[in-house]
Amino acid sequence: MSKRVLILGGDGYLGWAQAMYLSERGYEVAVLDNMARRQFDLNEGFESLLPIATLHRRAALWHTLTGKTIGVYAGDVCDYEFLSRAFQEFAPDAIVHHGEQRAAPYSMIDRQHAVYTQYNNVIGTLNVLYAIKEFAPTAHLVKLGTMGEYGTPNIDIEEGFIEIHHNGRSDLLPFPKQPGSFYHLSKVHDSHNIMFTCKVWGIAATDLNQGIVYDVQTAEADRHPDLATRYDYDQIYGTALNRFCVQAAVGFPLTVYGSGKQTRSYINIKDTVRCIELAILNPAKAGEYRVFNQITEWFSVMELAERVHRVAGEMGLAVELNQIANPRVESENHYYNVKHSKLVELGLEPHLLDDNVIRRLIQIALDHRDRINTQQILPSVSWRKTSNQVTATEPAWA
Ligand code: NAD
Ligand code: USQ
Repeated sequence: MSKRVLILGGDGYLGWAQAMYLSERGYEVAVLDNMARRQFDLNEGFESLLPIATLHRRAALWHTLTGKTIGVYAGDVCDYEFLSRAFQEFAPDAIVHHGEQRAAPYSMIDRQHAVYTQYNNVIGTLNVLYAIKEFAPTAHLVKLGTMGEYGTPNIDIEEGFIEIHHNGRSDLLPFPKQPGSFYHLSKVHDSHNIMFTCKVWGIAATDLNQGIVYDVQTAEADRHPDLATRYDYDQIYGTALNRFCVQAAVGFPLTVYGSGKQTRSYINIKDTVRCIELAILNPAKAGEYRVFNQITEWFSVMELAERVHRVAGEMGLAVELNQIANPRVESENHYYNVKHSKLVELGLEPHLLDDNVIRRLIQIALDHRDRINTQQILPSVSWRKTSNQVTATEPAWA
């Protein structure tokens, strides 16, 4: 069993929840983060709806409450000297790589944000691969990819690979990728680099093509408000379900983009943290590159909006659905069927989306109503325009 787990991006929505989950279960955990996500909020005036404590406060509080230590490395995955020191000092058995710029709208703001996203994500992951090669050659890389790498093809989406028969010959090949933003493209580039290094250096890697994660409740986060993880609802980092729940709480018409028939895969945060543990417990072999589709179910955007609308109504909240022009270029009416059996075979018992989760997300928004900034709800980043309204501080090197 891998005992020492280094979580890159461990201050983020998923990384922090993952750190507590694994620490609680006896793993030696350290988190590494450059606080880029917090810096974006500071630059733009965005805030997680749930207040989040500093990373050092979180780790100290976790130690006080549990007696367990979560180590903290504050620095950048793209800084190879820093990353090397962290690898040598912590000597991980497994690396869970969450440490990337993860918002599609952010990556579509303008050239600088596209360049930042791809530099940060692709070069960061390349550094991680080199650090594994040099300092932790037997460690298992568990990399967070995304379902959006596949896009929405008119055939079933397989788990990473598809058997192709062509001119009388056949082969098992990577499933075709048709991503829909410069962010999603960065994940495709990562996947290729990881697969290549498994082949040439014998790295063991699991690429988790994850769907959209929802919910903020975990047993560990529930111990204290200062252990809470992020709840983003803004137009850049907020995902649709969070946004609809917050909109419902303040009576803002639900922002369904276009027809709302776009379908995406989803997973509860409780299942995300368990899936990653399952990957760690059942590691890839040396030289093996494997892909799991880390999802449990799928919905169209309109189905989600209608569910939020109904639950909000039951809570006495009057909400309208508002179909607004889609700021993204994406198929709004498409086939969608995803294979996702590998994590279930390893032991995942899915928590499917139920009304209690939606009710809780709306209730959190009601409880923190004074923190909701309705100016941050309507989308201002267009996939089509040449310049966008959100122009966060220019990354220094872009
Ligand atoms: P997040 O933005 O909340 O967390 C990412 C963390 O990585 C942040 O704390 C950020 O500061 C850190 N980071 C970014 N670049 C870094 C760098 N160069 N060096 C060190 N730290 C860096 O995102 P999240 O929602 O927790 O997502 C985690 C991972 O899971 C991402 O890779 C994302 O692409 C993937 N993912 C997320 C979802 C989702 O719904 N949230 C779905 C599928 C995949
Ligand atoms: N959408 C709306 N209204 C909104 C917000 C979004 O209709 O107010 C629509 C979008 O057009 C899109 C769908 O909802 O069709 C999903 O958008 P999203 O913002 O909820 O999620 P997405 O941009 O896909 O990105 C999120 C995470 C990203 C992760 C990805 C998984 O931010 O890190 O990789 O989910 S996946 O979608 O499977 O690629």
